[in-house]
Amino acid sequence: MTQAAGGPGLAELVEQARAGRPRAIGRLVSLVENHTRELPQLMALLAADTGRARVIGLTGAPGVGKSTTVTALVTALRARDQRVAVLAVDPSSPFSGGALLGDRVRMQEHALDPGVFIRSMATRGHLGGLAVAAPQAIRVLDAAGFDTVLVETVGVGQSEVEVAEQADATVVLLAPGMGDGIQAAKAGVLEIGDLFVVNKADRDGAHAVVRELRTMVALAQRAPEDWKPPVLSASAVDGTGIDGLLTEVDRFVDHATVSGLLSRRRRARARREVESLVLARLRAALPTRGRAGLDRLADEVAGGRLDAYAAADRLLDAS
Ligand SMILES: Nc1nc2c(ncn2[C@@H]2O[C@H](COP(=O)(O)OP(=O)(O)OP(=O)(O)O)[C@@H](O)[C@H]2O)c(=O)[nH]1
Ligand SMILES: [Mg+2]
Repeated sequence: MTQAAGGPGLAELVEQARAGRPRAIGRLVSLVENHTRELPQLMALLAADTGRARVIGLTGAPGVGKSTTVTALVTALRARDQRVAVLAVDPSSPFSGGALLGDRVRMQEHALDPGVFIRSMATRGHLGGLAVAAPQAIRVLDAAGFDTVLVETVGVGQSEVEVAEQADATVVLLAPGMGDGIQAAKAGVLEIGDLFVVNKADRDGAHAVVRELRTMVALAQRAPEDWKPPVLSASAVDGTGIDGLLTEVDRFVDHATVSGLLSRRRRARARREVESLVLARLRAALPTRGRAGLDRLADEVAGGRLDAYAAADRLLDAS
């Protein structure tokens, strides 16, 4: 048992989370983050209540204004009477402390609103990594009845692509003065964005970034019936452009629902999750020691006495 002695059991926590109790929701996300041994039971308890929330991923370079945009989106969604959860995923750190503090400060205006839940989560060290941890946390929030789950991830390395894979809609943020136009092409974010937002539109150079991005989006190969990602501008600090962004997100989700894209994405997501779990289990089952263990086999391959394919066969036979 991973829960604190005397604390509520898993089924009770799930019941409380379903009723929207923030402490219970937070405890469940912690169980996911810490990769508790009870995860299989937890996921079984949640399964029937999931698939309702709309998951919107936001990614972009550090400092581009993701948290500010998220905060403004929360305000706009609350005005539409939605319950909103925010999950800030930090893929690089094993601790969620730093990110949590920064986001808490920025999102303070929502801290006391019972219709809003804000949480940071670290995923390094989680078995199966982000591909498993993020969907599990999203499922907790989904089952807790949030209409929209906003997932913020800093765009470094592979993380933005991985987070885009978890979302129903992905918003890529850029800002002037960060060499972003070129960066966008390099990092492959053009492929993952369903919507692009050039934030900090109050700053010089924003128009140029919008123009450059529109050109790049127009150049991308797509069929006439495919979604053409809009390039919007916003100034998240004062809320400019946020309603427009939400309108476009709605339009995208409608398109994705009707075209079947949304169900294809959700199926692909489930597939990756199951696959990651299987691979993690296989890896955990591989023997490292002994005559047919990975250590010994690696020595033989490195020493030229065995080829890697034969070593793989032996390892699989031994597992
Ligand atoms: N001028 C201007 N500044 C902005 C705007 N939006 C955000 N900022 C500022 O940009 C800085 C970074 O904003 P954040 O929202 O923390 O950016 P972030 O992308 O979440 O940053 P990380 O999570 O650290 O990657 C803050 O000082 C914001 O006040 C904007 O529209 N205009
Ligand atoms: Mg942030």
